[in-house]
Amino acid sequence: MEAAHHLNSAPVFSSGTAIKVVQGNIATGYAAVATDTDAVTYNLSGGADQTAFSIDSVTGVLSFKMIPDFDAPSDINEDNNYVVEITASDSKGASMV
Ligand SMILES: [Ca+2]
Ligand SMILES: [Ca+2]
Repeated sequence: MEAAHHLNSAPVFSSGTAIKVVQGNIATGYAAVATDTDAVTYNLSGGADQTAFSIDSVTGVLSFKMIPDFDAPSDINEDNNYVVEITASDSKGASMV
């Protein structure tokens, strides 16, 4: 079992975990980056505000579904801080949040 575990390591995130977004822009300016020797796919896996976002499973680019209005926050607790959790998975099923 130990040997099998080492055959495939999970993707490792190299992108940051916090971003600032310019008002009135649907792009977050954030792209998840995880490195692995296998092909990596990205998915939204949690976070209070995950429904406000979409992610490109191939590129990891995170986008708002609607342009955020900082004067009328649409995140869950209305503090303009959006919480989203991204999982990177490799083609062998290992994943890292
Ligand atoms: Ca791997
Ligand atoms: Ca919030």
